[in-house]
Formats: sequence, structure tokens, C-alpha cells
Amino acid sequence: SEKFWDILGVKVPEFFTKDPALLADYISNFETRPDDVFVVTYPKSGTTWVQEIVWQIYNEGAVSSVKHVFRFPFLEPTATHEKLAELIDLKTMPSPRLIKSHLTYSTTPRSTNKDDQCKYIYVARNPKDTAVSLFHFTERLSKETGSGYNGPWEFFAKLFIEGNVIYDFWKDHVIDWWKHKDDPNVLFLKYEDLHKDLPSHVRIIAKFLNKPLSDELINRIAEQCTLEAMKKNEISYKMRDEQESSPLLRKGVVGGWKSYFTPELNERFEKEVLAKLEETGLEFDFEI
Ligand code: PPS
Repeated sequence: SEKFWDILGVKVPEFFTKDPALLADYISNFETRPDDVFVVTYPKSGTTWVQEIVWQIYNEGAVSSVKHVFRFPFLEPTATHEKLAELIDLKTMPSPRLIKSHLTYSTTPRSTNKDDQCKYIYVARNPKDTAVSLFHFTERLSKETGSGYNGPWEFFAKLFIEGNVIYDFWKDHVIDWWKHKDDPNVLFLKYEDLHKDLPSHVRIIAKFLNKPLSDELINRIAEQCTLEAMKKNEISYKMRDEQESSPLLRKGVVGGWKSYFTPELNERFEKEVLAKLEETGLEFDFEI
């Protein structure tokens, strides 16, 4: 029931734009600046979490109730959406620009000049929890806007395995970025690791961004970026004011997939999704 555009070979939700050729053109010609910071993920992998950490690092631990789409715009829908593009102009936004994207490695904008590269923080999450999270998100969008998936979980899980969901195959997305984990301007993080030790990850992110912070500030940012703390500031993450809660902040756990996966589905995931990681050295925690 979900409708997509094919933008540069990537499936994006149809509501992102009325003009797919214009969006493809905008993305291909988007000029990065050396001080841009992109947070890139396959959807539902901890984007909002890491965006908030990065934003607070850049703002000395401030907590803002300004909508996060303004503080940290999302490239693909902002670019050419008839309403969002009027409110936010990424091209004239003052530096340093903090930008969210779900694009694949090859479609994410980057400078053609090797010495002018900006920074990319990529966050990956285990595919079982990612699939469940995406199912809840798209189901909710479907109820609220009519644009999303509206059907049973089992069928959605099949679509996810087969890459017939937004941003296509989880495995291709993650593996392509993983190949660049050692690039000096790429920081590859895992959602489950943030769960295990948030203050250390705030420190790692701050160091990568060349923003050394005091221990006191690191601990404060970690406390302000737990799911509970972010839920207290839920207004910032609502996509529409009339929403009762933000669909971007839900359960935020590792291992929630266990209530959704039958042994058969688990076996299919192991064979068709996880087996692809075997030779890459990339491993995930499925419970902690
Ligand atoms: S999106 O739409 O792709 O940008 O969504 P994204 O932010 O990547 O993923 C949403 C999931 O991340 C969980 N989340 C968190 N988990 C732990 N701690 C914090 N602070 C946090 N913030 C967001 C959110 O609950 C979604 O996961 P699920 O499993 O659906 O709860």
C-alpha cells in the first residue's frame, strides 16, 4: 500500500516530493560545505537520537523545543517538498549545517574535492529491531496521513527482507557505508553500542567533530539524550502539532523483535539478511 519514487535508484516515500526528477537533480547537485555534518542511517536506526546528541554538542548542552526538522533538517523531504522547502532552504542555511539523510553511500552528497570533505556520522541498528521499528512507523503514518504501509507485520517483514520498503535493502545500505568506516571523515556507530554506554559515545562523537567537551558536559548531554529525557521534550520531535506523541520516539529498546519473530521468520532473516554480513566483519547485538 506504500508508494515510492525511485530517486537515483533509491526508493523514497512519494510524499517527499511532487517532482521526482527535480529531487534527483537537487540531490545530485547538492554542494556540501567542509563544515557540514551529516547524520546518515537506514531508517529507524537511531537517527533522531544521534541528531540530538550532535545538536547538543554544537550548542553546549542546550535543550531546545524548536522542532528538530528546523534545527537539523532532513535532506530528502526538505529539498523539494512544496511546504518544507518554503520554510527551510538548505542552500542558504548558515554554517555549520547539521543535516539528516537516509541516502545510500553512493547517493549521499559529497565534495568532488578530496580536501573539502565534510563529516558523516553513520548509525546502524540490528535489522530485526529496525524492521519492527519501521513497521510501527509506517503503520502509524498510514493511519495519520494515508501514506504508509497498512497491513500485517508478517507481510511487512517479507517486504523488508526483499528490499521492497523505503530505502530498499537494509543489508546493502549498511554494508556500503561499513566499507567506508575507516575514512577519516566517517564515524560508523551502532545503536546497540549507544545503549551500552551513552556517555562514552557522546565523547566519541564530540571528538570526531573536534569539539572537546568537559566530563560534566558529556555526562549532562548523555542524561539529556536518554529516551525518557527526549520524551519530556516530545514537542520538538512531533511531525505535526496535533500528534499525541512523536512517532520518532517509541520504545527505544534492543531485543523488542523477539515478540514479533516466529522461528520461520528468524531463519529467513538469518539466511537472507544476516548471512550477507558474514564476510564483512560487521556484527550486531540482538539483545543486551
Ligand atoms: S527515522 O524516522 O528513521 O529518523 O527514525 P530513527 O530516529 O532513526 O529511529 C527511531 C527509533 O529510535 C528510537 N530512539 C531511541 N532509542 C533509544 N534512545 C533514544 N534516546 C532514542 N530516540 C529515538 C525510537 O524509539 C525508534 O525505535 P523503536 O524501536 O521504534 O522504539
